[in-house]
Amino acid sequence: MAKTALITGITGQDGAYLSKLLLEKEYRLVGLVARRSSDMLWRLKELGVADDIEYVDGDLADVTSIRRGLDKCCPDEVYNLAAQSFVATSWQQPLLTAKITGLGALNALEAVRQHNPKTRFYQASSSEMFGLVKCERQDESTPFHPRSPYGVAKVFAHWATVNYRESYKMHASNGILFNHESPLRGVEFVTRKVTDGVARIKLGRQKELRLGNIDAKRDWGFAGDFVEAMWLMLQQDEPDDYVIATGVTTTVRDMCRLAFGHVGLNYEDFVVVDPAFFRPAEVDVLLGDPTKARERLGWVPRTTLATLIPMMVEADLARVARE
Ligand code: F7E
Repeated sequence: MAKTALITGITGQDGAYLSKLLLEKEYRLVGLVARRSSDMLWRLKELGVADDIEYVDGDLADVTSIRRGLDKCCPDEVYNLAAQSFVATSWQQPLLTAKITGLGALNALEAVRQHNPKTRFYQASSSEMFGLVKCERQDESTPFHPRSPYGVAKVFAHWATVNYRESYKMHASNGILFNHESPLRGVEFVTRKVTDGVARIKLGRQKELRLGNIDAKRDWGFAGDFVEAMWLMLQQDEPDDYVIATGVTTTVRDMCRLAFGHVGLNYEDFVVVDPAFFRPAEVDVLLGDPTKARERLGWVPRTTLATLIPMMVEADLARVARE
């Protein structure tokens, strides 16, 4: 029989790719959406899946709306992807971030427990929890040291998920996802900011690109690959926590070199380092070890940064040309 999934944060990048994957697997899909703007479905439209989803108005901050979503569809699986997910904003709105990203996950867990504790639950944990890293390669046993209100909120949500698994024997799993990007990434995140900037500069709409700390290093993968790992976690007999990463780290500087190089430009001629984009506390380097995911889930990343960045630049060239 076809399964039903409820996804919070369905209008975001991961929500869109996960929706496409689950629809291909013939799931019935219900999305909890916080209605804010008219064009919020643009990612789902770009992937051609917007009309195949049922929507419930709701917000993680309002537990009654999560209950309404659960009552509407009695899902087999819940994917909690909703969050205030932009790290820089978490210093401007620390309490809102704690409320949505941290307490919101607890609201979702508690609503699922009360509705039907047999429902399988996925929590979008984050490599930002490692922050000031304690080992060269971070895996499931690496201690957390978050460096932003966002990271702190994600640590709370992570442990709440572990606690519900241990307290109530719920099938609740954390995917500790390292940075994952795509043409559907928001322009506030550095990869998309760069690929959008490259397209604008190439097409003569912009002269320079102002960035913050270009020496930061990230383990960047493709969101389309990473959502498969989310689904695989919920298909296991036992719930568990998994690091999802590529195992390769790159500086923002080298990512810029790749993006500008794709259109025959030198990043040094256009990138301006602007202290306005520096963060009060930085995560200097992240490098994940996805061995457990490979061995237990059979998951491997398929897309390298050298493929991903040109894919994003091409998508942005087409978008900017259409404007
Ligand atoms: O920054 C540096 C910045 O905003 C990456 C979210 O999905 O991944 C993401 O968090 C790095 C940082 O992502 C600019 O300082 C330099 O070191 O693309 P980002 P993030 O903060 O790593 C994790 C796994 C999540 O869970 C989050 O939700 O790039 N950087 N210059 C800049 N970053 C931005 N945004 N803008 C700049 O101008």
